Amino acid sequence: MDAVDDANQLRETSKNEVMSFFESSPLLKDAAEIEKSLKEFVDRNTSSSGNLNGKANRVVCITSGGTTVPLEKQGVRYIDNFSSGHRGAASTEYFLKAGYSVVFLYRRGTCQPFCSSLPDDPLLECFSVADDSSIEVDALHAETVKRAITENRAAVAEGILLKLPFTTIFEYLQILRLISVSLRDLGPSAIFFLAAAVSDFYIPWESMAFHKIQSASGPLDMRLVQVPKMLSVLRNEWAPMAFHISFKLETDRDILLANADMALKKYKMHMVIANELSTRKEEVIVVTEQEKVTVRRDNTWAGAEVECPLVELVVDRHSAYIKKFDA
Ligand code: 9Z3
Repeated sequence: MDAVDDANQLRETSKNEVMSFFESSPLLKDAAEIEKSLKEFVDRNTSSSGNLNGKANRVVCITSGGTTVPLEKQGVRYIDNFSSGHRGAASTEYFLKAGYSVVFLYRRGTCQPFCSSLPDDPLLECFSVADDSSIEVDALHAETVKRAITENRAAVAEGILLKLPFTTIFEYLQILRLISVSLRDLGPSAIFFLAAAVSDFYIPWESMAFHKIQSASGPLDMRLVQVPKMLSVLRNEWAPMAFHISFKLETDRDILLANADMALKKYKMHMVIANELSTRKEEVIVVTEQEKVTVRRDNTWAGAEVECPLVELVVDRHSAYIKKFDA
């Protein structure tokens, strides 16, 4: 067998794995509703009166938060992936500012756009009951609460921000597939900015216990299988013309760049954003075929976020990518 046969066989194997992942996944609740809102979103952002946000037809799908892997069908126990959702939520705000429309695919309960300055428990910490019939915002938080509500509602009402929640790996990948197929006709104008922390291993639905696993039976042995590599399918089949950005997270600095390079080549990403867990809010390294650029948070003022210069750089490289198709 030569190298071409090898590559074809590998592609077939991974295609089959992907197919069987979806065939055996629990049905996505609200799939019809999600498809409808995606269609409305895309229509609104491609019609001539169009994307009212500035950059005609430019849409970014931002994934955010960690996926869970259930251990039981009834969902008592699960394995989680770390991600607060800050990267995705902050990037959403900067992309909106840059004139993009955003599909925000986020883990339920994680950080939301426009809410980063709110305290941990906004309902209990920002409001007071003035008398029996009225609730007031405390003066200290009034501006932050006003901004969170008005900017979020305005973006959703204008149709430039579509928020879709997920919890499990099954929901995440099924919704990502629906989004990518919906954005396909946007060609190079679409970006996939995959900041979600996605499980590498899972328990297939058909081999999962139905009821809560009993601890009386002693120690638990279970076999997790690998989640098929969806980056390849997304890149090559679901949205082949889009600009694809994945993230590489490591805790060991010494292997970070090598792994980012590997992901860039293996999945033919346009950009891999490498970050270390402990310094992820300070700096990231943007890896492309041509360059490695370290992007740092501006340390001269307290509220600065690394996502600001990061999104600026992404928009610049995306513009260059689109130009190649115009030429
Ligand atoms: C990231 O690396 C994100 O930057 C973080 C952001 C999850 C670190 P926070 O949400 O943190 O602001 O708290 N995301 C991708 C992580 C991931 O699962 N990458 C896979 C990998 O490293 C590739 S898709 O293998």
